[in-house]
Amino acid sequence: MRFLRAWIAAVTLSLIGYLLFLASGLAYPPLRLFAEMTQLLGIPKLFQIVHQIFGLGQGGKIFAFTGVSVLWLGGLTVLGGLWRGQISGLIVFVLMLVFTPWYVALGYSLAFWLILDAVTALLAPKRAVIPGQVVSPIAGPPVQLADVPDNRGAGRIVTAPDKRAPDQTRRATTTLLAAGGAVVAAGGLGALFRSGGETASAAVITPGGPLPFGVTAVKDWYYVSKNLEPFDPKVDGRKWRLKVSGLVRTPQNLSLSDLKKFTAVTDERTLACISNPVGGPLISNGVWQGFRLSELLKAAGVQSGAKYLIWEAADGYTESLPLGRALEDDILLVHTLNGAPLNVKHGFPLRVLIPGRYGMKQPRWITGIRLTETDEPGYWVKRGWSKTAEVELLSRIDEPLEISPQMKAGVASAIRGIAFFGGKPITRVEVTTDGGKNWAAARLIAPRTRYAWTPWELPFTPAAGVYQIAVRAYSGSTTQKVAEADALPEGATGYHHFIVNVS
Ligand SMILES: Nc1nc2c(c(=O)[nH]1)N[C@H]1C(S)=C(S)[C@@H](COP(=O)(O)O)O[C@H]1N2
Ligand SMILES: [Mo]
Repeated sequence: MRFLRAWIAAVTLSLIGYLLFLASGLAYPPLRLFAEMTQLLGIPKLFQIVHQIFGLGQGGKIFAFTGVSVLWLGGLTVLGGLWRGQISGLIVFVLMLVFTPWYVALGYSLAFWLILDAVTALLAPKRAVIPGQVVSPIAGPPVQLADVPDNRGAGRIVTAPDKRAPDQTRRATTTLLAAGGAVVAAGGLGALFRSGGETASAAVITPGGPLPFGVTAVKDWYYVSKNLEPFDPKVDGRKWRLKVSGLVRTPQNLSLSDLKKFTAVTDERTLACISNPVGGPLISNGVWQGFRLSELLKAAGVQSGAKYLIWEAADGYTESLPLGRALEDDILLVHTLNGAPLNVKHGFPLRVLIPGRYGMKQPRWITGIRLTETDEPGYWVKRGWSKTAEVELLSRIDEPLEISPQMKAGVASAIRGIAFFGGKPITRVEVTTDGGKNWAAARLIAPRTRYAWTPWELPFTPAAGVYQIAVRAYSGSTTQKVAEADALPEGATGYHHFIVNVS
């Protein structure tokens, strides 16, 4: 019973907290716990195992998040079941300090205490009679119905006078309200540490025509996030601000419409995830619109002591970049993909593009840029991934498709794919169909911009048989690594290869 009460209190608290998270973005403890757990998963071996079991999708995260929810609800239930409201509240407070800000811990522990008391008051056995029991008006033990020969006779079914019930209900309601109040207060305290906002209009939109060859449609764009997708931040464009702070002469606090003052830049760029396996799908190419980070940093005025740039994002994601790299003028802050404003998934309202680095170095939903003297390792770096995350030279076969590698004998067709090396040019792509004995140079389709992938194709009219096909790319004197390495920690290497049946 005590544990049931504690469980009800835990679920109630979680629901209130979740609604508050949706409404105001107050940190949701299970999500924080989740972040801590993924940090543990950063231990390379564990990460490998989770990836092997669940693949690259959201499966691993759903598993981890379920585990964390069980831990959170289970923990509260055990604490609340073992101890009275105040004491379990105190323990919850201390434990929560490990993974949430103090005001969240305070709000939640107070709320848990109050809810637990409320639930206890509501569910406490009343002196009232359980239906089916017969109580004689005279004091004495209740008599069971069965013992009464005629229940319309001497023994009437009555309800014992219950003075406590209305009090208990009132007290329960009051404490529940107070509990809501405690969490809301935590939200208020949290808000003190965040920004308020005025209204602003949305970013400039360039309506797009048909997509150029090689450009990935937004609906097909790869998606990777530290968050479970429903928890990706849904930023209110009117309240959103980009803050530039730290070692700058003129700190900035920019609304979406303020961004219009920067020179508009449109560029086609490829983005790849560091966890993409050889031949994998976590790479896409799009036409972006935004402005140069260098122009913004100029407006803010970099102070002499600054050595690192720290990115901050609405989901708590952070990353860093040495200032020297940050000042180069190829880094873009973009608000538009393929002619439409970024959608929630892909970073509304603003994301970063850094050529030559994997996606993990390029935060979405950015809210802050801070210049510091010391480095602050980023979200995935803290979890065991590469510090620099520089893109490896890669190539991939898209036709025939690895998952259904069929070709028709005697039909003139082609082997096609892409190659990519950050901002460095792809100078040659070679394809083998006999397991590496012979390599033929593919025709490169010149990319429109420096930072877009290079599509390639090799005409191929196969006879019936089995072919071992593979691809490798070159960038000047740099050759693609043949050694097969796992994505963790520096990005996967090795040739993309598979067997094709031709019939
Ligand atoms: N704020 C934030 N930015 C982020 C991430 C994130 O979880 N949070 N994930 C990064 C990773 S690992 C990659 S690969 C890219 C993916 O961007 P996309 O899903 O739009 O393709 O976003 C990067 N930026
Ligand atoms: Mo990534």
